Amino acid sequence: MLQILNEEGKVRAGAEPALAEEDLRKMYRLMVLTRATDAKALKLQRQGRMGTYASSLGHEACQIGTAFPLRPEDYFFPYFRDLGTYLTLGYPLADYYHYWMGNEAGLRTPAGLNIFPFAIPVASQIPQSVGAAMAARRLKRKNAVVCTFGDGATSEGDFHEGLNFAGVFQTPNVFVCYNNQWAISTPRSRQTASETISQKAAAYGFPGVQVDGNDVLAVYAAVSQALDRARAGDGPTLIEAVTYRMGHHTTSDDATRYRPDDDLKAWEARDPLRRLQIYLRDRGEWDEAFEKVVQDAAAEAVEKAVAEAESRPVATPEDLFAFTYKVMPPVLGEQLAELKRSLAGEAGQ
Ligand SMILES: Cc1ncc(C[n+]2csc(CCOP(=O)(O)OP(=O)(O)O)c2C)c(N)n1
Ligand SMILES: [Mg+2]
Repeated sequence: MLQILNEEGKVRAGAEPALAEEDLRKMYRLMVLTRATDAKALKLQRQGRMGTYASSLGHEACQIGTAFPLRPEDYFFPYFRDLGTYLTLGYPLADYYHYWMGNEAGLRTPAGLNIFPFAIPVASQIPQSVGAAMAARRLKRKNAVVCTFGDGATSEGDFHEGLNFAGVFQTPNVFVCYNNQWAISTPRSRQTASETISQKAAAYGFPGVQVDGNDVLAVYAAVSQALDRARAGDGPTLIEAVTYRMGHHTTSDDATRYRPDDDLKAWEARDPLRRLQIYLRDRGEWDEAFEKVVQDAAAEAVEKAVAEAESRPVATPEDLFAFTYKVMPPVLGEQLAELKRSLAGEAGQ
């Protein structure tokens, strides 16, 4: 397993990726912002100001390390647990909140960002990302395509079909699996009998790499290398980032019903933010004053985004029907009319 920063934040000599001081600090800022955004979302959900929410707590290194080496022309196919990746790519925080507050308008990617709306159906984004990569090759573009998914996605047919195609057609794909040890209540041991997830790449005829997913430098290094391969026409790579889902699956879940407490304690000691913080401190690039500036900036950005998202329109019942077909089929029209009648009836009671 590739590791550059160990659990005590100590760097493996000679393994550091070439990152400027400002880039390292930016990574840290993004990790702090991701954590602050996530914590606020959980509070908003409990206050009834947000719908179901899937926490990214513990995934900060996977997400920031994956997004950091992307170029503006690259395409990104995310899934529902990708907050830090979105923020690193410059997605407006208010939009992200707006989506989880229940309005799909928040998931309409602003012009200039090549981010597909994140997938809720597990693994459905994988073949789509392969299609985008095949298109890039046909159009003779130099962009790579990054697709993220969880360990649970590797049991889906879409995973097999997507990776098989990618191998046969040598597409410029980078597949990043956030192996967070759980797919809701299904543990990693019940997901696959393979010793690692990265080894599955061998069956598709391309390299697989396992990295410490709580080590942002290791994830960054592995993804950078895979992107270079993709851009050079050398084909796809599968990266398994080994991490842990520190929260419940979503706010609708209660992980205490199936997950031992000891696991959480062991993974708390591997906290990705702490690790980068120690590394920066050892290089003389972190002190309490810097921490305060970073924390204050994150808190301010979060509050501003919440206010902006809450000032936007809430979703309407029509939205459930509006975006599936260009012309609504009569049967859906009837259902919409029925929904409106029933809502009007409720309002009148
Ligand atoms: C095709 C499909 N089947 C089932 C579900 C219900 N579901 C939502 S998330 C999830 C587990 C996903 O686990 P994993 O891929 O490991 O991602 P994680 O949530 O751990 O980040 C399941 C089964 C779904 N959304 N789509
Ligand atoms: Mg998982």
